[in-house]
Amino acid sequence: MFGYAGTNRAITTLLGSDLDVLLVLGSSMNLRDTLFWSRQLATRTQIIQIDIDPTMLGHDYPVPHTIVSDCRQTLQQLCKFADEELRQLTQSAPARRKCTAELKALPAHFNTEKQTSDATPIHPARLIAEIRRALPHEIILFVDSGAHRAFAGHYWESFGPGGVRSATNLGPMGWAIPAAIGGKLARPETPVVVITGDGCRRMHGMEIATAARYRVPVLFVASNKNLRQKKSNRCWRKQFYCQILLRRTMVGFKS
Ligand SMILES: Cc1ncc(C[n+]2csc(CCOP(=O)(O)OP(=O)(O)O)c2C)c(N)n1
Repeated sequence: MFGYAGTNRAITTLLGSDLDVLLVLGSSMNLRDTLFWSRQLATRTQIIQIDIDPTMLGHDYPVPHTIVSDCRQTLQQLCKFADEELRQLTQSAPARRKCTAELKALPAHFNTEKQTSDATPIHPARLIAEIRRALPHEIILFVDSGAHRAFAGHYWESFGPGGVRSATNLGPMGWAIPAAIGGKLARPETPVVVITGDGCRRMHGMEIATAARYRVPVLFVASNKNLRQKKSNRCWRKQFYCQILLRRTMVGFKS
C-alpha cells in the first residue's frame, strides 16, 4: 500500500528509480493515495490511470494517460494480449523477478520491532499486531478516525477483499462504532471488530449501549490515551510520521 500509512516496500518501489510505468486501477489519486501528491512520482513515472468514472481521471493529480473503463475488464483484455504483444516482456522477466525478490527482502513495515515491544503503555503497533493475531481471518474490521487509523492502516494486513472498512475521505470521528453495528446486522454470521480511539468513543460511544440493548455482538477496541499517556502518544505519532518523512527525504522527496 502506497500513500497514507503506506508500507515500506510500496513507498520504496513507487518512489524508487526502477519504476517505468505505473498502472493505477480505481484510485482517484487523492492526497492520501499519492503521499501528499508526490512530485517525484508525477515527474519520474509514466502513469496510466484507469477508472470507470471519467470525472476521476486527472481530477486530483496530473496523469498523462487515462482510460475510462471497468478495471476488471481492462485487466482481462490485457491478459488476452499476453501471448502475442507482451511476449517480449519474457526477456526482461528475470530482472523483474530479481527486483521483486529484493523488495520482499525489505521489512514490509516501519519500526517492525514495535510490533513485539513489551513497552508500557503498549505501543499502537503492538496493539494492532496482537488484535490481528487473536482474531479469525473472516472478520470485518471497522477502523475509526485518528492516529489509531494511521497505525491500523500501516500494520494491519487485510485477510481478504472487503475485510477492512474505514471512512477515510471525510474521516468522521466515531463513525466506525455505528457502522460496525450496521455491518454486524447485515452479516450476522461474520465476526465484526472495531478499532476506535478514546475521543471517537466519546462522540459515538453511546451506540455501544444500543448494540448491547439489541444484543448485537461486536468487539470494540478503544486505543486509550489518558492525559498522562498523551505525551507518549504524541511521541509515537511523531516517530511514525518521522519515519515516513525520513523515507520521503531519503528518496529525494521535494515538496
Ligand atoms: C467529528 C470530527 N471532529 C473532529 C475531527 C478531527 N480529528 C480527527 S482525528 C481527531 C482525534 C481523534 O482522537 P481519538 O479518537 O482519541 O484517536 P487517536 O488519535 O488518539 O487515535 C480529531 C479531533 C474529525 N475527524 N471528526
